[in-house]
This record gives sequence, C-alpha cells and structure tokens, in this order.
Amino acid sequence: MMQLYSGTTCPFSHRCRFVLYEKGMDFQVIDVDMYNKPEDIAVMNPYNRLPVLVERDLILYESNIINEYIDERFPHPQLMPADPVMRARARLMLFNMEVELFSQIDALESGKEKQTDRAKAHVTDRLIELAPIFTKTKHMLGDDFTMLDVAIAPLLWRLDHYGIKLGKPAAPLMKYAERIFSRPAFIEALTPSEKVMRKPYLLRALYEWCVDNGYTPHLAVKVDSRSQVPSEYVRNGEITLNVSPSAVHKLQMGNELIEFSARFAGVARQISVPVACVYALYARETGHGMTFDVDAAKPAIQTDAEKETGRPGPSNEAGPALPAPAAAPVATPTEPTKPTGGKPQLRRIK
Ligand SMILES: N[C@@H](CCC(=O)N[C@@H](CS)C(=O)NCC(=O)O)C(=O)O
Repeated sequence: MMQLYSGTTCPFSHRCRFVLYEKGMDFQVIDVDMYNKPEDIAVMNPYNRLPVLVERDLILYESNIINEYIDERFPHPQLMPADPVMRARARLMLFNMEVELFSQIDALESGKEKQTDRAKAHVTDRLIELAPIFTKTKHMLGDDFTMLDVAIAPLLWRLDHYGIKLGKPAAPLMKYAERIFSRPAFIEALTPSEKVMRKPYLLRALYEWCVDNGYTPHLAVKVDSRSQVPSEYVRNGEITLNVSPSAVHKLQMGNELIEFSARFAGVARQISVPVACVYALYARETGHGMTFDVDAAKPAIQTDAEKETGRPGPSNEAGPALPAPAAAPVATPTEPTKPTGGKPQLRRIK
C-alpha cells in the first residue's frame, strides 16, 4: 500500500492527499509533525521536505512528481491530459505555478513581516491576473478537472489563512475555487488543521447540504464565556442546537459568530456562538456531517458510558424534543459516504 508522509498544514502535502482521494484507492497518510520531523524524512528526501511517497522500494518526493506518478499508476480518473501537446502544456503551467505562486509559500509562512507582505502582494497580483480565465472556462485547462486544479487548490484554500484578500477583480477565481473545494475528495483530504482554516465556509456548505437534502442540521458547540446559549440546556460544557430553518429565525452564519433566535420551552431566546467553539455540524436523520477540533474541547468521541445514559439533550426544536441518542453527538469518522454531487462529502458521525 502507498504511504504518504504528509505535513498536516503543508500545502504541498495537501496536493498529494487530494489526488489520492480523487483516485479513491487504498493508501495510508502518515501525519508528520513539521516542528519535530522524524529523521526518516531526511533519509528519504535529501531536501528534508514533505511530502514523501513510499511504495515498496520506490521513494518519491516533490508534490507534482508524486502526483504524476499516482496519476500514471492509477489512471482513473486521469488527471494529466491524455494528448501529449496538452500534457506538455500542463507541465509548463505546473512549472509556472511553482515559480510564480508556490515559491512564495516559505515567505508567507515565515512570520517575518516584510517578507510576508512582499509575498502577499506578489501572490495577489498573480492571482488577479489569473482570474479572467474563469469567466470563460470551468477549470484551469478548460472544462475538465485536471492536475492543475489539484495543484492550485491548496493555495486558494489558504488565502484567508495567509491574510490575502483578493477583492472583486478575483471574483471568478473564487467562484472557481469554491467549485473545487466542494469536491468530495477535496473535503476528504483536509486535515483537522486545514478544516479550521476555512471553518465558516465549511459550516455554511454543510448547512446548505443538510437543508437542500431535507435534513435537520444540528450544531454541536463547546460552550465558553463567549457563547450566549440557554445555560439550562448545557451538558458537560456542551450544547447541541437544532438550526433547521423551521426551528430558528434570522440565522446568520458569519465568519466569527453564528447567531439566531429560537424558542426554548416556548420562550424566545437570542443565541450567539463563536464559530471557533463549534465542534460538529451534522444531519440529525443520518448522522452525516463533519467534526472540528476545538481547542480545549472535550474529546469529540463520546464514551460508551455516556452513550448508555442516553441523557436527553437540549432542544429548540418545535414540537417533540430531539431523540435522546442524538443529544450529544459522537464524532467518530468512519467510512466516507457516496458523493451526492456538487456538495461536500460527509462523514458519518455516530
Ligand atoms: N517543492 C516541494 C516543496 C515542499 C515543501 O516546501 N515542504 C515544506 C512543508 S509545506 C517542508 O517540508 N519544509 C521543510 C521544513 O519545514 O522543515 C514540493 O512540491 O513537494
């Protein structure tokens, strides 16, 4: 089985995880702590960088080289163009992408203000130049999703995280980016640290997915001093809120706060929870959704003992309370579900 040594926040590793999930074959991702890299990495890669792919006696590094190997080894769906001329063009564009954009990653992550500012300005200019392409085509190379889309996506995902604001001129590019972000494989490939980089976006996409599919979205929150919630429904520092359109009014899912009004035991209450405190959003009916790491949060896995108590949880749901077992969600990702098309692929939350 292929093994990918991957940095949990590394955009280059993110590319390779994305391709592995697109191909849907068996592989193992080995998370590497970038600040405490095991010595093996330098043995496998003379540049001591991630990602590194190992398959039997083959050891590969350089994300684009790894991705081309995976693409040739598992040709479906093919990500490099089949035609040699188009393939050569794609390689040239991948090269340009490294020189013009990804060469700035070290500076963007350096923590040195001058260096970071220069890199941000450079990336902003290059991306704005790129934006008009997407008024004419769906993807980088035309209508088909290809390796170029894989290669650029981790940078687009990190724009907010790097403090890069592109504004209106890049609107077609960001629309394109959201199309890529909603691919099931892209969502599957995200590490917990990467999910946090665009958590408000993911929460909004999940919410829409639930509502579009007729499910009841439940929001699981770790309550802290910033949360404005009915304290009588808080259990073990957590609350689960039904945020379906029929249960809440004026729902606003902002970048910092989720706010709405709802009735609890017949009394109208104004609710406000920091996005940072949300540890799961899932469909009550199926348990599909997504979990997030929340600092200092109680582990997202519910113990068997807790499950057995079946303690009824809080409910702002109109009519009968939530079924007891759903009260405190257990966030144990298991197997991925079938993509439903266009929307994020969701993991089951038991
Ligand atoms: N060109 C390489 C770049 C890989 C790279 O720069 N990886 C970073 C992590 S994102 C790294 O390992 N840096 C060395 C370090 O942090 O010690 C590729 O495409 O794989």
